[in-house]
Amino acid sequence: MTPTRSTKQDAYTPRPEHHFTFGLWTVGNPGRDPFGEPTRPAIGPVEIVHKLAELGAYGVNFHDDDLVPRGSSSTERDRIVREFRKALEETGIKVPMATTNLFGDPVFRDGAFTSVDANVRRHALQKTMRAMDLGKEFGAETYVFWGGREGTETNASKDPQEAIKWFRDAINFLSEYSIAQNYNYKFALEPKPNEPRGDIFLPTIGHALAFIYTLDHPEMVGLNPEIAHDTMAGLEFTHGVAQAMEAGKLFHIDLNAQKPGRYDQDHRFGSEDLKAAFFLVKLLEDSKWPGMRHFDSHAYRTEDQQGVWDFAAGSMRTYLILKEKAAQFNQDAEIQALVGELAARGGKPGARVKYSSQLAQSIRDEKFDLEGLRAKGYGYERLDQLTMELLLGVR
Ligand code: DIG
Ligand code: MN
Ligand code: MN
Repeated sequence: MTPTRSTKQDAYTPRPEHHFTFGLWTVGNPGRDPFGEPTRPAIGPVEIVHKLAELGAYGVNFHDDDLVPRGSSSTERDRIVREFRKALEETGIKVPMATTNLFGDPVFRDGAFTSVDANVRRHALQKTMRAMDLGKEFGAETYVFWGGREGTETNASKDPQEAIKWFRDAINFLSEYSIAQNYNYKFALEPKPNEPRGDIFLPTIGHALAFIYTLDHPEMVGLNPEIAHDTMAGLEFTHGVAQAMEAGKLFHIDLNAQKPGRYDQDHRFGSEDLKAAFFLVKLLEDSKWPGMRHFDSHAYRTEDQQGVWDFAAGSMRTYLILKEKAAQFNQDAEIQALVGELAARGGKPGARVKYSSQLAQSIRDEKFDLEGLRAKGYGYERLDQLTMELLLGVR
């Protein structure tokens, strides 16, 4: 096992109470890409659990096939499960989330829940039920659905309305399975606009939220948004996360980094748009969101094993640095004076407007100093400059 690089113990040293988690497939990523073979040996689940524990992580997540490779015999399955459980017991590492690989097997090349072939759709249900069973063996509470193959390259292939109905049938069926099994799973849909399919159904947080309210058990289903996926779609990720959170639907989150206009890079958290990462951390921390801080990302293909653990340590360290910056923002007198002025203009959280005939009449009769309102700026340049100076370490 690669020895852990000695990192200084300071305010940014991750600890289990920070609830950082990684998928087996993230630190286990062997560096393969569509144009090149693996650049580093695969790391098995047991070694991953021990290494993540050493680095201060709270938990590990898996697709069914990450833990029990497709085609394993029941004897092999039992051995793998036994050894994995032993590593979890030895380290205290938890398994908060599980999910199904419905994208690797060529059988899913036209989708899993939305394949035109009904046999494939039923096989996807079978594989997911088994994977839900496996996740529950390790206490997983959240179940993620990333429909990586749920989409098209040509609209000649399927009626998009029918495809949404197939998707809904699957989530409704699996919701009933979770209820029947007393699994009490929270289902988290993970949007992505494209890749590996030319176009993927439920491509954004908005599409997924709308879909949830058409389900038989909408209360069981929420979101697992990912930074890279919304960035690929050219969207402001923190706004989408805020809308999901405000609707009580932020069940999980995939943290990473992404340059706009690229393939899904899944880079180390904070390594691209630092300001965006800051405001995301500020949202999660200011709202005291209790969910797992999950890193769905991997080391650069250039890296060896040591680089993989540098990636994991850096992901958590950057989050904690930005968490402290968010606290600093909330304590900075000059920044808070500007925030206070905005609150005084009615920007204070909680200022709701609720209809009544009296209020409607008084608003109708109200006289506004429109010239004054037109003339008065908002001071956002100063506020943003102070924010940037905070991030640049000069405040
Ligand atoms: C890709 O962003 C997907 C898969 O890695 C996995 O199904 C899900 C879990 O976070 N994210
Ligand atoms: Mn991704
Ligand atoms: Mn993801």
